[in-house]
Amino acid sequence: MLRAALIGFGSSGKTTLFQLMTSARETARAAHGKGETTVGISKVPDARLDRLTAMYNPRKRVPATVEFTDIAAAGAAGGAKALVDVAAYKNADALVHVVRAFQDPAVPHPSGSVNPARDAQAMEDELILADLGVAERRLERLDKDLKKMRSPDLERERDVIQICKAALEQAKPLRTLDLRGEDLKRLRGFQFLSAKPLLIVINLDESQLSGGDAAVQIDRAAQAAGLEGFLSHAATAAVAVCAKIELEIAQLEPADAAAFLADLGLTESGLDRVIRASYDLLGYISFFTVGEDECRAWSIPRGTAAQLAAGEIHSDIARGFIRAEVVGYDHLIARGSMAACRDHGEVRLEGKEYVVLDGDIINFRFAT
Ligand SMILES: Nc1nc2c(ncn2[C@@H]2O[C@H](COP(=O)(O)OP(=O)(O)O)[C@@H](O)[C@H]2O)c(=O)[nH]1
Ligand SMILES: [Mg+2]
Repeated sequence: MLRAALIGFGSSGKTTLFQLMTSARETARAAHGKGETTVGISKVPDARLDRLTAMYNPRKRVPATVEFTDIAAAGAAGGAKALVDVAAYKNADALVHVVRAFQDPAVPHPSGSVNPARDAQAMEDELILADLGVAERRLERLDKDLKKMRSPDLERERDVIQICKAALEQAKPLRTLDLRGEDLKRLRGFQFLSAKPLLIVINLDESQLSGGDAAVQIDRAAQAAGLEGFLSHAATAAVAVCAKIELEIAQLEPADAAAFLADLGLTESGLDRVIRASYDLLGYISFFTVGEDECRAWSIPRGTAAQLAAGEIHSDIARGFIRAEVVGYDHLIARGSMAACRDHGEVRLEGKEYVVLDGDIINFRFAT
């Protein structure tokens, strides 16, 4: 399960977006103390799954999902003090920073004024500061241990953490570092917050929402908010939404909602864009299994081999893996059925090392 945590100043629109994006409402009174954490599941919108479902008319349609957490700010004001709840964000695969750009005298900003670039920087600084503390404490510990005994492994860890510390001291988030392989693995246990992919959600004013291409809107919003600097970073992306308009859309019947979006010159809701952007930012792709019983999207990191992908479905399928019957989404749609694809030699037999592609439709053959 992909996990994304909503972060940001109080009154930026986190809870509004969370409630719109997720169906679940259960509140997990987590042990970490500070705030109350609510966990919800969002279905990742995917037009391909819709078409496959139309083709197979299955009993069940199962989309890919992203889990979002929303953390209630501790203080009543929910100001900068509650900005970073380290414990609560630790298990997140990505952070979604809701940055307020909407003006509303009825909703005071905890810092007294609306300034998206300032807020984005303040959050970045907080993440970096939290990580610096973790790095420093770890280095102290490593120095102590290394005085007692020599260990090449610990020495390498010390080197990597020193690289991190140096970056953090220059106010560089760790997600901008190009660490690979073993070094990346070494860092994973520390759950550095500035190393997590970051999605900036710019919560626009109704007046700022103009029609047209979503990508153009995002660029325009990011520029207006002075956020270009952030977006040039690796593993950082942005989406522009207007929570207020999303609230209105959510109260409409689907057909009316589509008409409303079309009036605004949009093809999809901002919520759908946020959910999909979180998924894409994490480098996840979907493969599909299809049949009369169920059409389902499965989430895997880009570059996953077939046998590992099979394990997403069941460990037995990975263990008994014989081969994968694979057909590309476009082929299946063009031919209209799996049988027709087979007739045209478009169903490939792939081995366990095959790297699964986004949109592959797979039937795993396995021995029990
Ligand atoms: N005008 C306006 N108000 C909004 C918008 N998004 C959220 N709000 C309001 O701002 C207040 C705080 O929102 P909330 O989602 O609770 O923010 P959180 O503190 O970040 O969780 C609520 O009264 C919302 O209705 C928006 O896009 N426009
Ligand atoms: Mg809230």
